[in-house]
Amino acid sequence: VPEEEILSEAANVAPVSPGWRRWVAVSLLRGTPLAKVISTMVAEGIDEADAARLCASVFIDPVFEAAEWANGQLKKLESVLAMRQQMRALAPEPAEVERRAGVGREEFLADYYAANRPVLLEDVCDDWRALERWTPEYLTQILGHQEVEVMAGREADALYERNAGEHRNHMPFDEYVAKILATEWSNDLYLVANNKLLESEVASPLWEDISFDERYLLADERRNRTFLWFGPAGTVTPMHHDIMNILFHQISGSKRFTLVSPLETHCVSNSVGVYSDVDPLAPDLARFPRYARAHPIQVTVNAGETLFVPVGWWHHVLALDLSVSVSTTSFRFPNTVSWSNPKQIL
Ligand SMILES: O=C(O)CCC(=O)C(=O)O
Repeated sequence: VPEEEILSEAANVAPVSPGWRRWVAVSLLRGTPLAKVISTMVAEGIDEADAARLCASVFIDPVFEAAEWANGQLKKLESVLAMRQQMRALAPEPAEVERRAGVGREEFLADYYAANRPVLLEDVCDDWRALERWTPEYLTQILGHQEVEVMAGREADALYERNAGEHRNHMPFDEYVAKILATEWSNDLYLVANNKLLESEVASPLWEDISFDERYLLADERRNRTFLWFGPAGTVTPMHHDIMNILFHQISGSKRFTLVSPLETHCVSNSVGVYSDVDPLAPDLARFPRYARAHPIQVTVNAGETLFVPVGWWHHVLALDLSVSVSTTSFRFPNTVSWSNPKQIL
């Protein structure tokens, strides 16, 4: 249907739901061709003339003009990010996360923290007794029947991370350990950060087994800014970004991180909050074509190694083994960032 013809029909607004009106507006703002928008509606059972009239009325709505203006502002910011990536690609840039040891405070600040660049640090956990001690048996000996918060029933819900509230469960620690030891590979049950376990009195002895690297961290605030992750092989933390810088210590087992730069945020389909809709291990490029323009970097973090995950970097994490990790946000450098995140509308 030619566009002029549609516009002339605009006076008779189609009798379709506000949901469709919103969908049309979002599709047009995303640059979906008009013919495709109409044919999609027709395929959903809407009369073609009604679909065309609806599109026409959206086009001439001043609210849509305002949305187009806001979209233009957003596209400008996206083009700045794309320009930065394009320029960066001109200089030889390591395609992998650097592996370093002996990085001093000033170097870490200048080359990684302030530069917002990930790095794998090989020497941070050198004197951590936790590396030998924190077997499931030892942790059970210390934590016993202490009630812990775990995420359960994840495999039945594709959006388990966004719906974390619905998966929160409590069980005695020893019961949790028995369950995860009985599985070889599973993403169903996982003790994730924010469980407050390390803050509990009963966990006090565990603090003797880890030390805070004073080059990068402040020990004073560590109690409520340090988190335990403990789960079987096969746990997946879907792609998201954190709102702070993170130092991620791997105590036992290995985890594979897939990292995407914040400069490629417009490529990861961040439709809501801090979450990406893309599974970087099996990206659906038909649904998320822009992901083809991203440059994901994979890094495996083995026991005894520490990954610096800079604020805003997208990451997806797969546990390759039964795994214990400790992450902290307790840096000695400023670590508060102001974020604005998209809300779900469709
Ligand atoms: O270890 C994991 O499963 C996820 C870690 C993570 O995403 C984080 O610390 O932000």
